[in-house]
Amino acid sequence: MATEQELQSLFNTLDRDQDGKISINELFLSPGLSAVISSETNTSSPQELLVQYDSDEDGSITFEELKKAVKKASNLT
Ligand SMILES: [Ca+2]
Ligand SMILES: [Ca+2]
Repeated sequence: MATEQELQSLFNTLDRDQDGKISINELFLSPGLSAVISSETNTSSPQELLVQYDSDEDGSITFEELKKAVKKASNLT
């Protein structure tokens, strides 16, 4: 479970180039944080997260997409 604030800070840490999106490469660069994202979104890997929740199919996850994913997994408090 995470609050929106915790998600935002997790997101900012993962978004290394600060372009407002988390790319699959950024997920792979931080395996520990990436595992937290997987558990909060009930996905088994960064690939699965992208397949299921990259709704505009740009190959990266925005904060809105991440929030939707965590909400759908019922892990947003
Ligand atoms: Ca980025
Ligand atoms: Ca996207």
